[in-house]
Amino acid sequence: MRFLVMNGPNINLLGLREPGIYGSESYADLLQKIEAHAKAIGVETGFFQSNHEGALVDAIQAARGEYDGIVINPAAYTHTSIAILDALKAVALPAVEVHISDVREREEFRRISYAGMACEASFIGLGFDGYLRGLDFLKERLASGKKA
Ligand code: CA2
Repeated sequence: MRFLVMNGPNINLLGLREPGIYGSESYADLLQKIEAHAKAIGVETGFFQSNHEGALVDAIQAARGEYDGIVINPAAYTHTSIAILDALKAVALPAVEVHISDVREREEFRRISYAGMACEASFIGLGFDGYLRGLDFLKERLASGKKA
């Protein structure tokens, strides 16, 4: 099983600012944790991060036929991007949404998630562990052969 782990704008700056919200570990630390977990549960991962909405849409489209599922943290585009929602719906790969912080407990504008409307599960406010739980979910989901 191959899963694409996608991150949106500013996630590449993790650890540099706002440690109270996002923790003090870096984006490189995040990838390392995900890779170690993927190895432990026997799945493969690819990674993509971009600060550009269209690049994220292109990467979702390119995932078709290459990956079995998507773990996505669209960052700020979560709350604005119908293009990412449509791309996730169009490729019809099983997808899960991750947010490092608890977006339900922050500003009102963070409560809406467009991407989440195309996702089978959301892992919110669990820090980096959310990505690991997302991989676990997709692995189980595919192993059980549930149809979308
Ligand atoms: O909690 C999450 O994972 C978010 O997706 C993170 C986004 C935010 O816009 C969403 O509402 C929730 C922001 C990521 C920005 O990351 C930073 C990295 C370094 C310094 C400041 C922000």
